[in-house]
Amino acid sequence: MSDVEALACTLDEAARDVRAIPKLTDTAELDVATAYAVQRRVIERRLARHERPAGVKMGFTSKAKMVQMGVHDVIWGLLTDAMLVESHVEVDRLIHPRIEPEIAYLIGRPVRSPADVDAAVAGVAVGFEVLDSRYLDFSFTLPDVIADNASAAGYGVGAWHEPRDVSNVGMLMEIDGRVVQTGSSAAILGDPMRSLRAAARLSEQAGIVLEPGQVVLAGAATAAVPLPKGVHVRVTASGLGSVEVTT
Ligand code: 0L1
Ligand code: MG
Repeated sequence: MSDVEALACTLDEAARDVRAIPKLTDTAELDVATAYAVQRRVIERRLARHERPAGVKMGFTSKAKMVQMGVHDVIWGLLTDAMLVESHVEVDRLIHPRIEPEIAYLIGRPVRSPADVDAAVAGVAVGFEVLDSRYLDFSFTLPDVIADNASAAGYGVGAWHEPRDVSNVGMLMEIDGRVVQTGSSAAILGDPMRSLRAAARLSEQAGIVLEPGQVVLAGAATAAVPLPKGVHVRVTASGLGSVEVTT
């Protein structure tokens, strides 16, 4: 078994067994390129179990997270249809889930490179992402988190709206009616459209086409918060409505 295959297997089984593992770089040498190969292999294992590609999620899209990680560029993770949350998250199937408010774009035409982006946006929505690092204590280096599919575990989107300027919309996250986070979409690289362009750049580099119907989670407007069992979460973005989920 190659190193990439073995590392992908370790991450995939940790997720399936709901078991936190030490970060890969504790015992393996991992650069960014190899980490993306591991990420891709983790997703291929899911596709072999009849999941289907559903889009991508962008990570480290805020200045604060970039500074925290000592990085200067965004990363991405790959979404599958099984990660889509309709209305309820089974948190018992996750290790230590967190949730964060997102801006989501709906892809209407194939995106192969940044040149395709302007004509490709078919809709925009408020969304949320459920993060669940497979690593103990959410502790990782940059290659670790890339290999772990940027901690992706689930996502939800509200009603799609006509494409519009969402560079600075107010966002709110409530748990059981209590406001737990407020922020602005401007926290996402100054404008979530920049994140979409970055997704297109990563698509070109990876040779992955973003297909019509797929979703790009542009990034979080605030820090993520722990997602316990038995709660109701509502995420609202000014002009885009709300999306809700129970656990
Ligand atoms: O979606 C994100 O910006 C988070 C990327 C992964 C890092 C984390 O788990 O916080
Ligand atoms: Mg996110």
